Amino acid sequence: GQVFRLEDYKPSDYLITHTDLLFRLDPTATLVTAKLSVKRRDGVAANAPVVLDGDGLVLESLSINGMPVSDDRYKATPDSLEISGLPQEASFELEIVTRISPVTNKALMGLYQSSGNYCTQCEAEGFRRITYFLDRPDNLSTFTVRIEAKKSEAPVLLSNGNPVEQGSLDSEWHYAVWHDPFPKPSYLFALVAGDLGSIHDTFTTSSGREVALGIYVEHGKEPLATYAMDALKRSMRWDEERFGCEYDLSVFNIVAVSDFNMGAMENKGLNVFNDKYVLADPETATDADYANIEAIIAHEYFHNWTGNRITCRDWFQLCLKEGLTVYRDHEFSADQRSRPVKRIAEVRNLRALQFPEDQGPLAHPVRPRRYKEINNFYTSTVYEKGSEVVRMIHTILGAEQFRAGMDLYFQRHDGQAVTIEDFIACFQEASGRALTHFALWYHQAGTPRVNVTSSYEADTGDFVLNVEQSVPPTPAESMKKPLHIPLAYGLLGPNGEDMEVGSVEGATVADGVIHLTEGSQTVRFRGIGSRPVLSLNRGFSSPIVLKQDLTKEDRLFLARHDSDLYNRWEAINALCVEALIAASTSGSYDFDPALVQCLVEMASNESLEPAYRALALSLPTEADIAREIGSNVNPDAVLAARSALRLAIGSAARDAFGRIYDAQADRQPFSPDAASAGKRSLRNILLDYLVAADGSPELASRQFEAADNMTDRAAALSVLAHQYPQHEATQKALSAFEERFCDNALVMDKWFIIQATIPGAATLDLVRGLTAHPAFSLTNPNRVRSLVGTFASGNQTGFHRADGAGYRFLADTVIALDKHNPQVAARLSTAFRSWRSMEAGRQEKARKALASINEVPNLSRDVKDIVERTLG
Ligand code: B3K
Ligand code: ZN
Repeated sequence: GQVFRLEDYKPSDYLITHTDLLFRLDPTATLVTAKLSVKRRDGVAANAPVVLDGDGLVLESLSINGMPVSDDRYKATPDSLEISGLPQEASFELEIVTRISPVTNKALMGLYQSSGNYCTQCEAEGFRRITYFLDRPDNLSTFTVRIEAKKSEAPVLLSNGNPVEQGSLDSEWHYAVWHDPFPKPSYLFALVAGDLGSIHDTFTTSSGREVALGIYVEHGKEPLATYAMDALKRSMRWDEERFGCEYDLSVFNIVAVSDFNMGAMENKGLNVFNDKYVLADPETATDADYANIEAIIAHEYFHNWTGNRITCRDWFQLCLKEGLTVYRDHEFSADQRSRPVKRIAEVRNLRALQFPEDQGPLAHPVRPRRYKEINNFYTSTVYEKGSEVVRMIHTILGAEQFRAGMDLYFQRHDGQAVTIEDFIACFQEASGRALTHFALWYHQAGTPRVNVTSSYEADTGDFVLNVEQSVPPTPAESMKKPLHIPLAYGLLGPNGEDMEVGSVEGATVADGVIHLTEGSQTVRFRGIGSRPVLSLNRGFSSPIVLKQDLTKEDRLFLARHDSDLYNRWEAINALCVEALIAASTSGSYDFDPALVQCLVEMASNESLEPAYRALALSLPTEADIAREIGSNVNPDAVLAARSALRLAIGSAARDAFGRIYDAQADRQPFSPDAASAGKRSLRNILLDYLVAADGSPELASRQFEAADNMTDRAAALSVLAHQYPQHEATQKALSAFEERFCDNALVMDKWFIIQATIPGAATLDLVRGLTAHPAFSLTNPNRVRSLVGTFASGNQTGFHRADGAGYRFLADTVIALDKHNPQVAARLSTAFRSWRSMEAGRQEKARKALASINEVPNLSRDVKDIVERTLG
């Protein structure tokens, strides 16, 4: 397949400066008339042809300045339209008519139907499935969109920008016109038309303009959108206060659709959302759902400035908008909720999703240099590592200079399509500090390893660190350079408090941050009164794998005393990881009572917020442990070790945990706020321990039946199913849940997820059976992800079944799905990425399954690309 390379970037010969679209909507034959104001760039020869992108298009007609173009002057294929013999004038109008079929579009890119409503998804390259266009992010065009539809079919007609007019065409048809004055790339185009309910509100911006806010949902679901509306208003305010970003149109609309390839999309003034990230009430949504809704509403809204007003020059720059916007939504959630709790969740997520990517066959730099299919680069590396890189800039520059850099970026590049270099230059100029070395984080793939050994020289009072950094080779990049790694740190004195640090040699150390820049460095802290305990990479200031020579006692000390709450969690987590690796590789389960004791202390420590205590008690997942083991993994041994540790902790702490469990019970009516959610999370993690210790599902059954909200109900069901899959109590609860929620697809997703993650080899048959359940559908991405995706990525012992049947099942599903939805199929197939870390027998079976996908004729570019890279 074709490879796109960063170094081949070339501006187009022509620009489309204004785009006038007319949609005559019909399920199988929508007519799209595009009137494009085309401008030849200065210096381009007048005889240069216009070459437009298409994807599966049929050209109905073509004219220039109102005159039909003769056959010999253009060449139209489904994938491109090339026109030559153009007017001598630098500007002319091109009119293109295409006909498309939304109802048969199951790839969910371009214009398609979801539950009978029309909607679009254009990022990255979906606009070319609607009309021929310069479908590249550096073509910025204003848009006027006229939608014509049957009143009965689509009473609601929405597009980007501000509403201009609407009216009736005849008794059957009506129309609406929208105009977006902000030049934007085609990937931000959106159209929604259908029979939708809505809720409305207003927001007054900092300069006093009133914005009409709307959220459109299926009829009857309006009350479920109120939390999203609240999150939207809080996001709008926060972006003004934190970044000085004010909203710029007179309306802002969000639409929730049930068939969507990803989470949501930031189309200018018209965000389209997976309904999972809009709809919530206590009866059907968990606390995690509320937190996700808040974060994603914010993320898409924040794109208005980071992504839309300032966009990417080309798709290699994707992290310019995504990494930055993730950073912004992380900060928003940290401000709205608990900063340390949020940070720990971010790191767990980074390690679970980005680290395996960076350490496996799909590794790529935050800013990739080549791709075959851009949709395969909406990755955790671009998003989450991209966000970590922005966070490091903040750490290096400090809050004030960081903000100055952002201000300069907004001021200098508003209305432009730019690059990572442009972005970095703003921080350099605003701060006067060089980020040349730092910028390597964008260009070099792989997770850096930092090894630290320390010694305390009692005679001089010097505390000396030997620090080595290295980056393991990644595909197509074997030679790695040292990075600029900012390590926030503290030295804990014997009383557990941070010591004063005087002079330091061997590295730049400022404001509590050690700046590593070389492969090997010795950092000497002069005159430290007594042997300190080092707290390094506080707040996870750099996204690295850190190996330290801390003793168990040091770690327990940090877990009890570190003033940095992130590192306090990291200390207990590291102890658990260590214990679990030892147990799963040796098969002997005698855990250190001091570890158990420390966990019980943290669980009971009233000075820590409940959500934090819950995180301290959340054992590393099986996947976490497997990743730390790294090679020759036997998932059954990992599961056994983890279950043994849970049992050991639960048994040792049975009474204490029971008391806390009872004390956290909420007698108030449900509220989704962070503090209430935190109590529930503590209670629900304790439930897992208590049920393990009891050797009976009784307590979980009781909670399941008494629950007045989905968080507690789903948590109880999950404990039942995972610990007692065969028990009558579990079967009863699963049936009750199914009966109660069978008409609610989003809740049935939870029912699928809980069953797909039941540990053990038997789950494969269960999952296979559930693919025939009436609530399941291979054309709906949420269903596929919940049942098959969760099984493959969240069930170590099921997916990696020793006989390879889990791999076979995934391969078959990928092949079937690829026929209609390549994007979701490709995403699903990434579950194979860690196959080389398994023990030999499993590796061979995974390789065979991958090879079998690779052999299928007419595989999509999306799946082909992932499978080929995964096979390596
Ligand atoms: N920008 C979209 C993602 C588009 C994915 C295209 N395959 C959502 C987001 O990151 O906000
Ligand atoms: Zn985004």
